[in-house]
Amino acid sequence: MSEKSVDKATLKMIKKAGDDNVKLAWDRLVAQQPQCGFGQLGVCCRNCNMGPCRIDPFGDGPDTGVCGADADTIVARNLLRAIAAGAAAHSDHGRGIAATLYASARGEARDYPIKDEAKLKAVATEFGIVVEGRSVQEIALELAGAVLEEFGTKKGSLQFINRAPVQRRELWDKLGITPRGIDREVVESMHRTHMGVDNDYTSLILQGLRTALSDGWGGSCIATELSDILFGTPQPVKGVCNLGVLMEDQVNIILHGHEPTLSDIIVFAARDEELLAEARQRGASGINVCGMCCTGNEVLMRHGVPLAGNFLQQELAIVTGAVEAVIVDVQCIMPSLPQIAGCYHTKVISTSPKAKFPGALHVPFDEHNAMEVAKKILRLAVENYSNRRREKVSIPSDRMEYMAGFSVEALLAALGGTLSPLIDALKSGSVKGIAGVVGCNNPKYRQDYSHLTFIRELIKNDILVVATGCAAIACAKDGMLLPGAADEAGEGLKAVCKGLNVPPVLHMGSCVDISRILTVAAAIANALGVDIADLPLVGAAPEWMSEKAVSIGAYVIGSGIFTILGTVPPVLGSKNVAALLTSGADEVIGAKFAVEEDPVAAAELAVKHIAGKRVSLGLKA
Ligand code: CUV
Ligand code: SF4
Repeated sequence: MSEKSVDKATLKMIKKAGDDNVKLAWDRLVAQQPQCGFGQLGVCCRNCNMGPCRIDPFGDGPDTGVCGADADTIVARNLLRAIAAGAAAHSDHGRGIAATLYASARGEARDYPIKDEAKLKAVATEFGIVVEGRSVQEIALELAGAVLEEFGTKKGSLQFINRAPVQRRELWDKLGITPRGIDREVVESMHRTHMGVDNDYTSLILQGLRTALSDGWGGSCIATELSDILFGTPQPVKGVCNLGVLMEDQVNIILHGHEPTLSDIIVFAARDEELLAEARQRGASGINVCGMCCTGNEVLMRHGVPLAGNFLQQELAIVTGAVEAVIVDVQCIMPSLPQIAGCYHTKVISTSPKAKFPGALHVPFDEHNAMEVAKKILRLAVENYSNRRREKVSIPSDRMEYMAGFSVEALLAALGGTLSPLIDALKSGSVKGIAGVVGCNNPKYRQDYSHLTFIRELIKNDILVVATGCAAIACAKDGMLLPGAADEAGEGLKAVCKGLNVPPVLHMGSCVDISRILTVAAAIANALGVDIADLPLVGAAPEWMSEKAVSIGAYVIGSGIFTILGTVPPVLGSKNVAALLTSGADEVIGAKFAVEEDPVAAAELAVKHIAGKRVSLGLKA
């Protein structure tokens, strides 16, 4: 069983699930064996009803679909659709936040006041909006309008791409992949992948980069920046992590999903005196709101809310028998949750009109009336405490402290107001480079093992790690987000971390907050007068599974950063597509993918890449 995870809490709860006769993702993965080889290679097409078609990977069967599409076309089309889906998910999240800002500015969402006026003004100024002598409301209204316009903009390119160095933007223009409207790129990708439209794999992959860039520098960036304006820009914060944050004697609530519009207000609603009194009446000593996955990261970054775990622990939280409600919105929520909840007393409460789950209770969330709905949802959880079955409760004791909250603003503050100390450390070689480590868990791989092994190797080699998503949670659970973890770092990085009293792995937030990493990368490049592709940077998604991760990988290489994938993407059915992504792309866009399942070997690739970039910049390897 230890091959399933390195996390002790996870292993204990997998065992309990077995005892309770509950099936988990790992069991369903076994039931899926053998998984479809055509699907694994990406050579299965269902884009029209002359199909489904598949290409024989051994060359003994058909080498085209009914329409004549070959493996290159089919693999590239499938990849583009995955990117479009991932970009759509992040960007629709961004749109939701923008709509909330708009409602707030119009006075229609009084539970969402603007929390960071300085950031509002800074972002508005970026959009060319006059801030001098105007009220917060006026500025917010104009900014929300301008941001909503980015989804179908007529001006031909997105605003936030101007953060990127001029060299990068000129390259995007030259290649014709400057993202135009956010919705436009997703729609065009769906159009191009319709039967009989774009059939050239290079052209399809270039559109994939453009679509992904509209996510990273568009939808995700909007989600991050506007969330900071509405909910506050994260500052260094401490908290605790892993399933041991659940409390035997409290009403336990898991917030799972992605959009802080929901999770942030629940955190505040749980402080309501009436609800607390009701909880006490039912014998609970309090209401314990905990996060899970990315929405957990949102409330952790801003409020230090305890974090119950990452992607593969969502089912296990219910298996503790101690969770009154799992409150979800969108993305990465396993449809298995209501079934598992059926074995315990847990209520799964869905809130988004976009995401309904058979077997869950649906309480539509409404930003115009947020606090009221939040309290209504919490009341259901509190009432459910009376249904808890003591004999089924077993909370693992495993918990770990973390330090998080490293927004760009917080990072700058830690550095004394400018990036110069970090740039100087990069120049001197005390910090050799920076790695962005992001992404999910995947039951095909031992949970957290790749994240932690890869990251430990990097910091040993004086590479500063910035992390988001479930990768960051893996680090939190293992103590890697504590300043003391710097003891595991190489001498140079250790000294820098000790000097600033920061961990060697900086938690920068949720998946959409990878836009924070892009912003830092762009700022460093601009300060040095070089392209992002010239910097000693790497990206990695050691245990990725979601389509959002495919979009992320594509915008990270599109931004000029070498990216290592730890799980194999379904592209191997086309030698041409695989070669373009893992080598040809370097000449086109200045970065490429590598696929390496072994995290130690992956770290070697990262170290080597960073050394190479340092030499090209004239720095000591
Ligand atoms: Ni958005 S996308 S499993 S929650 S990081 Fe976690 Fe992060 Fe992947 Fe999902
Ligand atoms: Fe088959 Fe072509 Fe239709 Fe795909 S688009 S299902 S390859 S006929």
